[in-house]
Amino acid sequence: MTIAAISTPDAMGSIAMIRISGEDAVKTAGRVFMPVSGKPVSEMAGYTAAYGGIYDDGVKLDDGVLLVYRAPKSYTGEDVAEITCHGGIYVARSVLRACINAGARLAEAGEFTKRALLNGKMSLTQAEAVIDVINSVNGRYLACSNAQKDGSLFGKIEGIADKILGVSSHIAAWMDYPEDGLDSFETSSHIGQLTDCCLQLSLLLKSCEIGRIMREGVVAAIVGKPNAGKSTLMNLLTRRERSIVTDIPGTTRDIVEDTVNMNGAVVRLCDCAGIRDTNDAAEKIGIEYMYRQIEESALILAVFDNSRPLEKEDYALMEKIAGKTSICVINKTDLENRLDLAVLATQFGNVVEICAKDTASLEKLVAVINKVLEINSLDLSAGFIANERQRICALDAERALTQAITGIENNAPMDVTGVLLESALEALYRLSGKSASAEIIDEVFKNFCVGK
Ligand SMILES: Nc1nc2c(ncn2[C@@H]2O[C@H](COP(=O)(O)OP(=O)(O)OP(=O)(O)O)[C@@H](O)[C@H]2O)c(=O)[nH]1
Ligand SMILES: [Mg+2]
Repeated sequence: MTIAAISTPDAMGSIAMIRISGEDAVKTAGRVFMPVSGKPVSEMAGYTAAYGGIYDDGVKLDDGVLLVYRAPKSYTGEDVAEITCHGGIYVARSVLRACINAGARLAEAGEFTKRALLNGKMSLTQAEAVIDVINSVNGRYLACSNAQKDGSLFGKIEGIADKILGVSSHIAAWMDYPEDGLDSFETSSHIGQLTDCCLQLSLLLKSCEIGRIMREGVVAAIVGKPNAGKSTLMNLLTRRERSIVTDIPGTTRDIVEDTVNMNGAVVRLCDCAGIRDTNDAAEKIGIEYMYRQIEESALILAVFDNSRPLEKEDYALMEKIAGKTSICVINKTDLENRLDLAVLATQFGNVVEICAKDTASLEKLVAVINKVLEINSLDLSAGFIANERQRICALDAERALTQAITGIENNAPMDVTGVLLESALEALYRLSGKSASAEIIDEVFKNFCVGK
């Protein structure tokens, strides 16, 4: 069945593109598009364009350009015709309607990419990467998504699967001829290879969290006692006068939020009220909000004032954030030191000394935040687990592999190990799409927009 959709956004723009794909794509285009050259559309070769008029039942809608792709050299692997017209919402919809009247069916969300998958133009992980390219909000994420689209994750998963397959066929062969026996050298080689696969999978699973941070960002709370310089820090990181700064303790009450892109890490900063005992009703509520924000944040920027010794509020804060991913920010280093730095060094794994009033501190702080979020440890060209579906498959494979390794180490029956390796392979093939069911494929394409 030939399908059609508007592939550009459903909004006003300078141009719009209507994509038609399927066996009758060129025939359908020929019914709505008349090249000024007079040459029939049906005679157009792949990768050629024509300028002409677009018509619906003899009524002219617009002038435009038709681009023809011939199977299999197209995005979907089928014949594709793309009509580009002026970018008004009404005109684009009218051209689409003309294509439907000429025999095409309206495409479902992601149906073009789904056809590309079914026609072997890309793997499931590559198709998923197409969504990530569209959703990319910064250069690092785009670079990762592009590498993924070029098959980096697929290649890695295939590599792991091939290794497991090698061990699993060896075990299967042994089960057919058990009298040959497996010597201890072979057993340890199996364990070595499977352990290596397990390690690669756990690295991939770790990359999942970094991928999520790049995609969705992290929420970071800026906390500390009043006057420590939290709002000054907020303004430094957002590079604007976002929060009110005064030398009066208790200035910030409501949570002030802003999102910044820190070299690839999208961070939602929340500047909070300072922690202290107070009788001021509004400030009390602000402090309650601050405690709630600590619970909801993945990263804590704990600000300490270098010019004041540690006080009970500082200890209360440290107790509150114990166990959370946090950075100790020692502020006001331009002032004489009265802060007990040694105590803080024992409490925090990450300490950074800054002067929030000085923009020169920005780079230093961003570098520490990036280090803590492990953003730079992500190899842009290496595949990474990009979504929950892939993560569940990788986890299933890792679990089965770990059990198989323990089994081999404890001389478990070979057929049990064989079954576990089969199940690890099945999970990996599900991940790459080699054995993905129709339901899985439908689920993936639900996240697409119509026209892609
Ligand atoms: N000397 C010096 N002063 C600073 C520095 N950072 C902030 N200040 C000053 O410290 C005072 C308090 O700064 P804020 O940023 O409002 O402090 P805060 O932690 O948000 O305070 P609350 O909102 O009351 O909890 C202001 O007068 C700032 O100008 C610094 O690095 N050095
Ligand atoms: Mg403040």
